[in-house]
Amino acid sequence: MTETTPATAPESTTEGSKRVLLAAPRGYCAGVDRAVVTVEKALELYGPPVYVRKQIVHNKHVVTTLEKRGAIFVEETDEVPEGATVVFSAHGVAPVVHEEAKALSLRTIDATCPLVTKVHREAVRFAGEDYDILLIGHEGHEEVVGTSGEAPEHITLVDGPDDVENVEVRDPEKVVWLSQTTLSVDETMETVRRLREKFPSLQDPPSDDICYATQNRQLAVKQMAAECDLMIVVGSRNSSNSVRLVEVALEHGSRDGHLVDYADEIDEGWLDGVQTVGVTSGASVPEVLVRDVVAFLADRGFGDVRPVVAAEESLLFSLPNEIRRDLKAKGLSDKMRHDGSSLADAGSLH
Ligand code: 2E4
Ligand code: SF4
Repeated sequence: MTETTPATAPESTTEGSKRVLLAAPRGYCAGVDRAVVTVEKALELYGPPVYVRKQIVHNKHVVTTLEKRGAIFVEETDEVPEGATVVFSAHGVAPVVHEEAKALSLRTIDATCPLVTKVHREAVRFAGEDYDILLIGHEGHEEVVGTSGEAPEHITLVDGPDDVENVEVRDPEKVVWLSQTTLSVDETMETVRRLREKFPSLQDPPSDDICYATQNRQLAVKQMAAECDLMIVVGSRNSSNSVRLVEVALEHGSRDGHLVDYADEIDEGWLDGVQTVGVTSGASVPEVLVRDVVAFLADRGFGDVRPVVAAEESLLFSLPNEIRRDLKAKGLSDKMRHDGSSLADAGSLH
């Protein structure tokens, strides 16, 4: 799925000089790009308002920008007027949500990331074979709610290593684990280790559920962290993968670490005595926000910016069928998805 290249090690720096290590990959993943462009194209095709169930992705800037263009974000399907268009967020929904939408005659566009859908399918398959499924994830997170909804009687949530002692299954010989896509890789491996201690016959998922984007962003942070006096992660508080990046940075040796939505949230005090600042961003974060952080740092003497490249990414998902069909009907191409006005028109710093 991804082509992984060896990390580019940061070059040595003159003693006393200030520098920024800029992680790559960072920011938008293929699933977020697809979800954000889906809302933009729905606004273009059908005109505002376009309703979106939950935040399309967990990013304040994305949500407020789309709101200004005519998207209306709701918590539940029953807040959408009968017959209107509703987009389901990238985090996925339980089957019951599709049924609710059908009952209200809503036009639905499903922006669930295909890699989340893959986990849903795994859940359906193992439930069909009557397994007990141990779903590792964060309680209450939308993705976990959606996946659990595929087979509620077969799925037990395991919220981290310390939750393992509470887990009970019907038949310890027929147990499989699955996971949320945006977890800490290391913590999940520890949860699995403890689960396997308890249930030696525990089966692994057919392929990694923690997605390529989550893994690559954590890998880049791990490669930089020990050299950083401060790690700034751009991302929102409710963005699981962004929060994980701060944790990973601190666990791997960064002396300090903070999550910010915008550059103006950076406390100048964080920079006291700091020589090396690491910068990265979560999978739901537009590149423009990283550019603002890099500019903020440059204004304060951190103009020397060095990329730390842990992997190359080139994955791109096609837009949902409904959008592709309607673009085609209007003679528009989904290949034109990154026009100048798009939130997904990330551009690149390095
Ligand atoms: C869908 C699945 O899951 P998280 O809170 O990290 O979501 P966010 O919207 O920040 O990131 C994109 C995404 C969407 C990740 N996985
Ligand atoms: Fe999909 Fe991974 Fe991006 Fe989530 S982080 S939207 S699972 S590609």
